Amino acid sequence: MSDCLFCKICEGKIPAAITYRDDEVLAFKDVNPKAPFHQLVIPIRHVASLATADEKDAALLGKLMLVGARLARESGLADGGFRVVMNAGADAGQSVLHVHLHVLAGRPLAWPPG
Ligand code: DGP
Repeated sequence: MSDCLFCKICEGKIPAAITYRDDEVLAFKDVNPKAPFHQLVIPIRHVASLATADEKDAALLGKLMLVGARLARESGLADGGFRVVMNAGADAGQSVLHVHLHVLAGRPLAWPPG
């Protein structure tokens, strides 16, 4: 989508600290990290929100989780623990309407989240 921030990152039109890329998925460091390790894993195909995703997105959404876990593992953070979060909709704090999985690690993460 031409006016989508994360589509522009996928297209290289906006710079990002990219940590992983394949044909379907891109991962990069969050510009406003909430933990020592905070990366976003997104589909390259524009999917606006988990709230409006459907069956055709199932494999892609699952892949975001597996890539996120792999990034945590490869950074040596999986044993200590990591958290994946996908905000969906305004009340949950979704500010970018392109599905993104937050992967957070590197400090104790409180529960429940705010
Ligand atoms: P959410 O609130 O769940 O929609 O998270 C959006 C995240 O995206 C937020 O943690 C900050 C991050 N973000 C927003 N704009 C940019 C950007 O231009 N570059 C990068 N790397 N991250 C961004």
